[in-house]
Amino acid sequence: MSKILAANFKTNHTRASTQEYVEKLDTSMGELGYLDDLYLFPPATALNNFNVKNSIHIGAQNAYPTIKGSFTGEIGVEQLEEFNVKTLLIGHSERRHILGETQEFIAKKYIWFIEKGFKIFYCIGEPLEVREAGDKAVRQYLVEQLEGIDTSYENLILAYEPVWAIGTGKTATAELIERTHSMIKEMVDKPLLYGGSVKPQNLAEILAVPGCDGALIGTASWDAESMISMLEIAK
Ligand code: G2H
Repeated sequence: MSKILAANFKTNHTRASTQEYVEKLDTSMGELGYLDDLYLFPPATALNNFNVKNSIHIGAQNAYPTIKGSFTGEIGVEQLEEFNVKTLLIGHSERRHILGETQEFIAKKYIWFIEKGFKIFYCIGEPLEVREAGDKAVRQYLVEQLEGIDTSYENLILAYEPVWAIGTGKTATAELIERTHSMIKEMVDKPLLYGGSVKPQNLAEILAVPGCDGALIGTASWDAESMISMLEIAK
């Protein structure tokens, strides 16, 4: 099975630098003969109808479950449609822990957007104290993060992102990723990415883990050359 790579820009890049980045990636994908899908999640201000030759798909890092309306600071389907965006990241740990999204709200958002036919990248992952409490606690935590989520939805891609490995430089070991992915796959039989300090130096090992269908990459994706080197590895 071909691997899925996704780049999460978080609060990085401008509209101009995203345009430049997409052009570089598109050229390199052509040169490398990279035929798999690549998903980019730029900030909302950089969403655009990019003119690309390769399979670069643009997704939104966040949106409110509405077509339009009075939700100050949020964007809805009307704003996403302007740029043909039909892919959405839901449940990222930064939205859960920094922006305070509850599981109830995340599930509501998920159900609303699947009804609109969006492809969803849905993130789950445990904090350090839960990991340290052992596999049983991790399973219970992940089950709770799937509460209210219709996992039979055909356009669902999951990402396992242990919170203690996000942006910290600490990557989960291949053994831990394999064990946790197999636990998640028992619950949900969908493509499952790993995320958390993925970089050119560890991507090959992570993609080789049984049950790992790709990677959701934050920090190491922000530099186009770094991302291109990861395309080369994933090819
Ligand atoms: C996890 C990941 C991308 P990073 O948040 O979603 O970020 O690669 O910086 O750990």
